[in-house]
Amino acid sequence: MSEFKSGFAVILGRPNAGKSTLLNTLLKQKVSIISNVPQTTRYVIRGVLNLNQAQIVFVDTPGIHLFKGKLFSNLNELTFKSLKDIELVLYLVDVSRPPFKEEELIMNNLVKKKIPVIMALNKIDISKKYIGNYIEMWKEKTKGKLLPLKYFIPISALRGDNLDKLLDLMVELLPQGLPYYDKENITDFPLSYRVADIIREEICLFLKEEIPHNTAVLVEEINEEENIVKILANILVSKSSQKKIIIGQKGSVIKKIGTSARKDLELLFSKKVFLELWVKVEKDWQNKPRVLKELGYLNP
Ligand SMILES: Nc1nc2c(ncn2[C@@H]2O[C@H](COP(=O)(O)OP(=O)(O)OP(=O)(O)O)[C@@H](O)[C@H]2O)c(=O)[nH]1
Ligand SMILES: [Mg+2]
Repeated sequence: MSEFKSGFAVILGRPNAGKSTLLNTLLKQKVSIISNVPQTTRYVIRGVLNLNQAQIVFVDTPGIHLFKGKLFSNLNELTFKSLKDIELVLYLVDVSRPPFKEEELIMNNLVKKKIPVIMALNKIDISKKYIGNYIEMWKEKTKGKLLPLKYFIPISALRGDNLDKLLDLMVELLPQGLPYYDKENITDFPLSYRVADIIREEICLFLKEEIPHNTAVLVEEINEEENIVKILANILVSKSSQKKIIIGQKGSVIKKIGTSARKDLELLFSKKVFLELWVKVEKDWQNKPRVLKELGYLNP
């Protein structure tokens, strides 16, 4: 009988590459929120996959980007810090788009580490157009250190194409070891942040880019009673004009956000949810360490 294997695998890539989608597809559960707004993920989120002979702890990270500002530079830092004490990197690229400058930043960081990197070439269900560009760029960065071809895997995180192949390779590369987490624990992502993110996902879905980028959600209370969970949360924005947009005419927008979020929250808690949402203007919250800390966006 072969030995059990275990380890941490960080999913890294630029915003919108499909990192959170991949995590959720692999875990068959919505652990991390998804949207087509760049910088959807603002936390480092762990999700555990238990296989017959292995346990893989996936680490979803905020997309590496070139935006300015304290929140954003902090997110890059969070992501690169997650590369410590891990066994594997799953470098996700979106092959339906050409490589952008972020790729340079990611690759420069990765070549310095001595961890195996698998390049997952994502979104092949849309197009395979730029597969060659990414492989060439990575080969150039690694200075001809010939990487086995099997380290480049075309996938579709959304449809699930080739994920079995990806998992086989990951297990092969993991060291022998015992499981890190109990089988029951799919994630150790704190509940209040998970709830905040479910609300933020709806904001990303219903509103345009300026709003999601300038919005954060702070959960003030979660009271779990026998038949109902009562949740109080504040939506933070940086300007009063944004507050107006989120509330909408006669509260129409915030009502939609609340109704959709409540449905997802009821799935999470398997109970009825009463959700109270308030919109608060917190000027320049993205640059206030106190607020970032409360939101859990600051480096521990
Ligand atoms: N067609 C297609 N779309 C995908 C695939 N994977 C992800 N997407 C879409 O790409 C968008 C971004 O997906 P996310 O999973 O939020 O991307 P991310 O890399 O986590 O993004 P950030 O959290 O912003 O860094 C969403 O609209 C997804 O539905 C895929 O394999 N095929
Ligand atoms: Mg994400």
